[in-house]
Amino acid sequence: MVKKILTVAGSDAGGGAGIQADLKTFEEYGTFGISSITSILTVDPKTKKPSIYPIPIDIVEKELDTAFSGGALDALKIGLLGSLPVIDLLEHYLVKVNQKNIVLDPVMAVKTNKDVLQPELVNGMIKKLMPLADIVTPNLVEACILSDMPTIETEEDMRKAVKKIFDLGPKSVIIKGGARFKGDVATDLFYDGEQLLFIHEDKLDTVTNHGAGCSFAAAITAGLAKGLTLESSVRLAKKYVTSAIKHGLYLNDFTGYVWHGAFLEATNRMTLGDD
Ligand code: PXL
Repeated sequence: MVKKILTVAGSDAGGGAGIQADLKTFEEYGTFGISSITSILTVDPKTKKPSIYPIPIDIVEKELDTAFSGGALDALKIGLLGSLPVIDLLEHYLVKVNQKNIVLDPVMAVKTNKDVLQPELVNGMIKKLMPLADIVTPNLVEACILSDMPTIETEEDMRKAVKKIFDLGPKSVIIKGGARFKGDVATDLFYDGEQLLFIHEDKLDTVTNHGAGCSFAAAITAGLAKGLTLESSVRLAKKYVTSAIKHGLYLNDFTGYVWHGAFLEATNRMTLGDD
């Protein structure tokens, strides 16, 4: 049976991250994607400044009513929340339907801008959504905020941060050190209360990484929906997103999108056959 997954996130006007990354990734995993859009995110081409346009809360409520009309989904991913009332609303639904396989991508910063987006939402997210999550997927900036650490520069810092974030109540955490982590290799750290697992990959020398974080979390969600363990979901998601970055699409010399269809060579699909 095809697994059904809901993403509650922002719509990326660029098309590589947010809801767009999630739905494309779910499809690549052979799962059925449903979306509740919390906000629309645009980026000014000149200043690189992102803007968030929240969807009115009564509309988000109707979206969630529609999405949950058959009860809990096989898995659920949370991305950009967009506005404060979305947190309470979402918590209400997750508890009501007893939703399992919840992936929380604590989106607080986008690559084009180092400022924290919507800092007023962080506490609500920590208190209400973190304890419901099977896995939380912060990048280094988000991990510093969640662990209340000024910097994370060494593997020792990462160990300390991952444990502090785990203590906020999720079943597991993966810190995406990625290419921004100091040193020669891209380093992530997974922790589920028992196992501390470093995942190392070669650093990829490319700018085609817009959407990498969202696609990674979406891939973990799809893995869980298909019955993989947390560790296997994380390992497969890492391979999926590495391939998506490697085969990314340039938008200009400075930036580009990950290619969500790279892992299974979607460019070769639906071509006209000879007969
Ligand atoms: O990668 C963070 C992110 C999350 N959600 C939306 C985005 C972005 C980055 O651009 O657009 C909607």
